[in-house]
Order: sequence, then structure tokens, then C-alpha cells
Amino acid sequence: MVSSTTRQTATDLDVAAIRADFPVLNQEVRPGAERLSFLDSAASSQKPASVIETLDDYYRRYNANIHRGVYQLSEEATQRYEAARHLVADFINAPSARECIFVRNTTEAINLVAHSWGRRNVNAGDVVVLTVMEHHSNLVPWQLLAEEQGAELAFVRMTPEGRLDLDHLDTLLTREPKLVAFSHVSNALGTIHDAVEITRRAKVAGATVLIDGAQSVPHLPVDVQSLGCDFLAFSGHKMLGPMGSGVLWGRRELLEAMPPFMGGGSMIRKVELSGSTWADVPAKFEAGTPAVGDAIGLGAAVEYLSELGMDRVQAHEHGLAGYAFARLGEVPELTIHGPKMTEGRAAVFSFSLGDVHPHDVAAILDSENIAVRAGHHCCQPLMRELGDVATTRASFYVYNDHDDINRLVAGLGRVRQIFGSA
Ligand code: C6P
Repeated sequence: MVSSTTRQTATDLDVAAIRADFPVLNQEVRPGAERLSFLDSAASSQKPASVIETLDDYYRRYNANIHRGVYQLSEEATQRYEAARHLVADFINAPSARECIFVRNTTEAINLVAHSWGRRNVNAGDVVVLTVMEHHSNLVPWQLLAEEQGAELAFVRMTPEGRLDLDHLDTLLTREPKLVAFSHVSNALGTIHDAVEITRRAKVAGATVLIDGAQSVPHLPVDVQSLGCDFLAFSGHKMLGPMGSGVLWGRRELLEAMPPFMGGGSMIRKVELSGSTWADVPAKFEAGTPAVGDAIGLGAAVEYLSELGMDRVQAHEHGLAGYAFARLGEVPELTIHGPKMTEGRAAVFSFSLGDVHPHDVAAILDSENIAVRAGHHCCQPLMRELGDVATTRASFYVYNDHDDINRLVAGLGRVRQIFGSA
């Protein structure tokens, strides 16, 4: 829940009040140092007090396994776990909460689909269409599947501007792929893809569509019914929720037809020594004891974001992206990768600073309490497309403001001084 002091105007987020809700942002990381500018939310977001307190409350007051006990603690844990599922379903406008499966993260969600749906539906000679911009989590599971089944992967090209080449998508769709899987928002370039249009074209070609929503669900309103996709995978820890929380949404008829991903407790209807039958969805895909507290914590994160309003979250980040563009543009020798405009791009900036190694950039910024990510961002093929091995990346969220961007720009000035380019 957003704290009572977090008052939002009709359009703008009150960032000072939001920051006050995040204990990590209010500590002294280095004695006497300036505030922490956390610019790595694309990797994992910080957590508001309401989420931390929800976890604390679960472990202190009603920690118990779910769907098993007939005692009060277990009943409360079960009720709250299922309530969290409903919160998540409403958040993405899923037709039914039963279509939302709790997993650990986006990676697990995609692997679930690759193993379960993939092995049933992708056969020798079939084509699976991905894009060259995918995170390894939406690439490696399909490589494994293709190798096992004798299928072929084809990749939508990128334009020089860092967008997907939809004409090339059309060409690949003439091969009637079984699946089209793509990320809604690129974690490395910040490009927001036209997921509705890509899905529409893929469906016309008869493909099943999986959207990797790891970088979209936390930052913009996402509605699975308007997207028209078949699967949506996302991570709770990138949207203010606990580590180890994530969701796979799938169309009910697909989930019902799919075999289990893992076998064990909770996912069965009847077990005989000679064989077993499966529980209904979502239990069929939640084998073993789930991360009960984390799922309930994700529900609290969804409540927090819903109270802020995802339209306003998106507008806030759009404003930050515009400001970051302008300010980063003032830094000599800085090249921003990806779209060179704020339209159709998220508040994620990958950049190179002359020939200073991204790890050096990140280390100097860290000495000033500015946390950014440096590396290949789990997108090695994309980095090769950029002709680089690594970039520095600053990504923004609800608790960031212009001051964070000003500090980043000043910090980059210091990097240039240290490396003798200023
Ligand atoms: N990207 C980043 O710093 P997991 O790790 O399973 O929660 O999320 C995987 C994943 C899948 N798709 C996209 C588009 C992603 O951005 C990520 C996670 C982080 O960019 C960690 S590498």
C-alpha cells in the first residue's frame, strides 16, 4: 500500500513521497555521501515498506504451507496466496485468475512454456520466430527446444535505430511459424515494441504468441486481452515485489491442454503406482510447496503500483526519458544506443562513453552512490549487432526524478575527467 503521506496529484507522481516509502533509498550507503540514486531497476527494483511488511507479517503471523492444512494459519496463508493471484490477474486484465501461474521469474515462466507447450507443439522442421533483441531468457530455452525437437529458429532483424523490422517479421511469417516469442520492451535498448501489431500479424499467420513482459509489466499498463497474445511472462522482483516471485499468464485452453512442467506434490489429482492424473490449472503447474510469502508480497506490490496508477507510472517514466535524453545528449563522446527519440522507448538508457570501459564508468558512478549496470545485459547477440561487447545502462522507475539524472550527468563528467577526456 502507498503510505498515507504519498499523495499523488491527478497526473504527476509525488516522487519525494514515493522515495520515503522505500527504506533502501533512505539509508546512508556511505557515511556523509549524497543520497543513493538507484538506476538499475531494469535488473531488479527496490521494494516499498508495504511489501517488506507484508513478508514480515507472513513469517511472523501466519507462516504455513498452503492448500493442505485445515488449521487457521494454513487457511489464512491459502486465502492470501489466492487473493494475490486475483490481484495479479486484475493487474494484467486476465479473464481468470486461474490462468495466472506463480513461478520464480520470467526465466522460469518461459522455460515452462518451452518444456510443456513446446514439446507438444513444436516438431521437426517447425519454425519458431524470435528477434535478435531477445534477452537470453527468451532465447536459450527455445534453442534447447529446437535442438531437442529438430525445429528451426528464425530471428526478426533490427533496424539501425534499434526497432524491430516488421517487414522482415512479415517475411518470416510466410514460413508459418508455430510460435512467435518477443520481448515487449527491450531491457538493453529500451525500445517499446508494438506488441499489439506484432501479435496481430503473428496470429493471422497462425502462430501462438508469447510475450516476454519482464520490462513492460512493471512500467506500463499491460492488458493481455488487448494484446491478444497467448502467453505473458513477467518477474515480480522487477515490479517492486519480492525476489523469487514471477508469473506466467496463459490462455486457459492452452494451459489445460499442456502437460505438466514438473511433477510432485500439489499438481496431482490422483496418484497410483502405475501412473497419475493432474490437478486443474493453475495447480497443475505449481508442483511442490510454492514461495507463499513471495507471492503474497507480489500482491502487495501490485496494490502499490495500482494505487499509483500504471498510466501515471508510464507518464512519469516518459517524462524522465525525455529529460534523460536531453541531459545525456550534453555529455561529449556519449553515444546512446537504441531509438533516438522518446516516443516508443522506455526509461532505459544503454550508452557508451568514448572508449571508457562500461565497468569503469559504473565503478566511478558507484563511488558517488549512483547504481547503474554495466555489461551485456544478458543480450550477447544484441551487443554483437551493436558492434560492442558491453554498455553502461541507466534504468529509471517510480522513485527516480530529475535530480537522479542530474547526478548521473555530473558523475559522467567526473568519469571523463578521470579518464582525461575532459
Ligand atoms: N533482465 C536486466 O538487468 P528474470 O531474471 O528471470 O527475472 O528475468 C529475465 C529477463 C527476461 N526478459 C527480459 C526482457 C529481461 O530484462 C529479463 C531480466 C535483467 O536486464 C537481468 S539480466
